[in-house]
Amino acid sequence: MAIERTLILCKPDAVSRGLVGDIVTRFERRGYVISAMKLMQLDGERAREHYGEHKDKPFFGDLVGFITSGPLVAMAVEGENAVDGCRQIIGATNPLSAAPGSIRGDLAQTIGRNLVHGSDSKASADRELKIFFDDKDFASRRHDLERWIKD
Ligand code: IDP
Ligand code: MG
Repeated sequence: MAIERTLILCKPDAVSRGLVGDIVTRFERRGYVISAMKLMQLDGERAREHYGEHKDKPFFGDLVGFITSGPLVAMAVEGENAVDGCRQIIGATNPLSAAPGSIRGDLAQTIGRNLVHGSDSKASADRELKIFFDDKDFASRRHDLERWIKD
């Protein structure tokens, strides 16, 4: 089994629109487990670190401004191939291209307000999780997970 841990953010638009429950449910129904979760407001420094790969893009300022504009919910989500599996649940970056049934395909309209972040690789997940969580923040969900997955 390839159990992975990834970072999911319910961005400030998701919190403001009252969609956190709907979003969390989609990961849980797939069988993934949440091993850490917090509601927090990100400061500019950590936002720039999180989105560092986009620092030269024209939308970087708006991205950092938006992600720091209100509370977000950060989660560590675990499961078999969770990095790619969670990206599938989230859908394409532009909601217009996101499949119906995905979070963005069902609930979002525009790329700048697309509700969720999900790490795009195992290396990104490891890097990003450290921005939001300390080791002590994680609960062990291994038992719950292994009970319900089998090759
Ligand atoms: P992702 O969230 O699907 O991984 P990325 O390419 O990593 O997409 O971009 C990070 C975030 O930056 C996106 O979720 C989106 O909110 C925003 N973004 C990406 N491309 C654009 C753009 O062309 N215009 C405005 N915002 C963008
Ligand atoms: Mg990305």
